[in-house]
Amino acid sequence: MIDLYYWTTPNGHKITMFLEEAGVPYRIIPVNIGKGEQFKPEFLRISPNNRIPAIVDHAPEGGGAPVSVFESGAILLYLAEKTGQFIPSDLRGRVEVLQWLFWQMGGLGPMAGQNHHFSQYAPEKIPYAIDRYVNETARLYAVLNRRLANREFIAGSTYSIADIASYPWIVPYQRQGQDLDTFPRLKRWFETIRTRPATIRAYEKAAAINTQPVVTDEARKILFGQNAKTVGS
Ligand SMILES: N[C@@H](CCC(=O)N[C@@H](CS)C(=O)NCC(=O)O)C(=O)O
Repeated sequence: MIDLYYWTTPNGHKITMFLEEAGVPYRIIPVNIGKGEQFKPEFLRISPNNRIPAIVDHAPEGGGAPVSVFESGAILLYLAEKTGQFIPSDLRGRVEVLQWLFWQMGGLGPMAGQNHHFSQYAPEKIPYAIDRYVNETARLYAVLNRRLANREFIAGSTYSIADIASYPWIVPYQRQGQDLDTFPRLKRWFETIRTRPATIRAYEKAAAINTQPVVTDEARKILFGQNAKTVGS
């Protein structure tokens, strides 16, 4: 049984998508980041960066004490290795998945996140910042579109954690100022994943947990006012 510390955001959806695909039993522990629940000491013990998602595996390989993991890329890799699913075991197949997983973690996720911030949430509309992140998101979409020219999925012919990591960050494409019709291969990939039964179940779980926007006026103060003092010593 896996405990999933989760909220209804792209990085949270990655893990429900994986767990639904893999058929691993799990329990969702909601962490409402708009209400500041990510700062509770019991959550910080497993997720010291005060961010969701995190997991606790109560039946780790080899037995022993439960294993906790934070950072969505590390969680996907941990779960893929634990279950032997959504990552190939051969060196070449594995490296394809790993480089695109890290591409998502270091590129698509952070850039699209800043895009959301400056386009939707920042109290001032700063054209330079909006253009920078809308353009960088477009560049990353184009990279994916090109990558998918002769492959069904990001790492090749089979669905992998590289796809699972990227998909939730394409879902809000309109809010990112993007038009999927200008990226036809990305659009084909997106539709293929959108209609997978596990994806549908993952997003239904989210809708059952939270129907409100994550960033409300109250949440804005909690999410966007953090600094070193928030963390303490
Ligand atoms: N690199 C981290 C990012 C996690 C992240 O930014 N989580 C957001 C929700 S998508 C969060 O928990 N925010 C809470 C906060 O800002 O205090 C990952 O991929 O797990």
